[in-house]
Amino acid sequence: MKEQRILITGACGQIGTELIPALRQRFGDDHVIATDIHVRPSGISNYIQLDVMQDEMLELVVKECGVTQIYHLAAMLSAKGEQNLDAAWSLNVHSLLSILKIAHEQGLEKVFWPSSIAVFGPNSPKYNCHQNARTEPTTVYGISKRAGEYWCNYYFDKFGVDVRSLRYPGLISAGASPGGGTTDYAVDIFHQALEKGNYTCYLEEDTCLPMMYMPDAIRATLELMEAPKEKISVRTSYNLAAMSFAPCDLAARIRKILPDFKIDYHPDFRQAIANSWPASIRDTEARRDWGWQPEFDLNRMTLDMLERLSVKKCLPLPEQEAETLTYPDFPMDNYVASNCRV
Ligand code: AKB
Repeated sequence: MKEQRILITGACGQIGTELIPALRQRFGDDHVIATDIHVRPSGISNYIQLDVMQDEMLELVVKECGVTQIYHLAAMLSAKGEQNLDAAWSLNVHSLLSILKIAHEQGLEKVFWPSSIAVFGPNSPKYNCHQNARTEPTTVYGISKRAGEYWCNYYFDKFGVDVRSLRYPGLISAGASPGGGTTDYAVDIFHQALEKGNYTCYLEEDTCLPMMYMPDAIRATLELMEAPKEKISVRTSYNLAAMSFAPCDLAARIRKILPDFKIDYHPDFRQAIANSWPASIRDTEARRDWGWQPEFDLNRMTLDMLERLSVKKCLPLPEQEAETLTYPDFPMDNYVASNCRV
């Protein structure tokens, strides 16, 4: 196999922060080039400060560094996108087009690009939303992701660019925090629970959404990228699922570990975005084509998040009991908010 040189855009973001160590473990530090618009964060080696919107610079870096694969992670998420329509469209679509063009012209081996459950809309099935369900997104982020999926498919079909993609659910991680997403509450809640003992959620208590713990998301990304080419039957983007829950389910689970934790609800404009998305996703194709299996459910993820963050923040957890909580089964046909106030 040809020696790989992997370039990551948006390296300082939520996915990049955890994907880079995983890629470096596989390919070696020197073979993974981290790039982002930000000044180099301390402690990260082999880093280039790069604005992905500057295509000539991007092209030069790819050429000079002998890049063979790109993970193009730079993006603007759903909530921030609604407040910055032009910037969201440019960043999410134009930068992808530059990357695909460079990949084609320079004969790169592979490209990874993240899509999202935001490609679905109010006319998609609410439960077990399948791969080929109607996609009529109602956010600029969702529209840009759906357009991007078609561009990936186009470059594969017309030019044979081996671009692969996943429709991530809301991602939860103890590393870098997300910014500007609708599902971000599921990360913020852990920080506030540990630091303040309470959280005000911007979604209604029973708003059930598809979610995934970052270790599963990283593994899914690597497994997709390592799958033999002939196994990849979806060239837009694969549905990907692990768990679904609402804020009240997560709060109830946190309370099992931090009994005094309190939550209240003040929905804002993000509620409408969340309402337009499916509550659960069916990912048959990912399981069939490259053997996808999630490892973390709500119970395991919550415990792991609290353990990691409590170590990071030097805020020890109280003694724990082994009990687990009931929460929606996966796959789910309906959502009953059993952990809500009512
Ligand atoms: C967001 O909330 O915008 C993202 C996503 C679901 O893609 N986390």
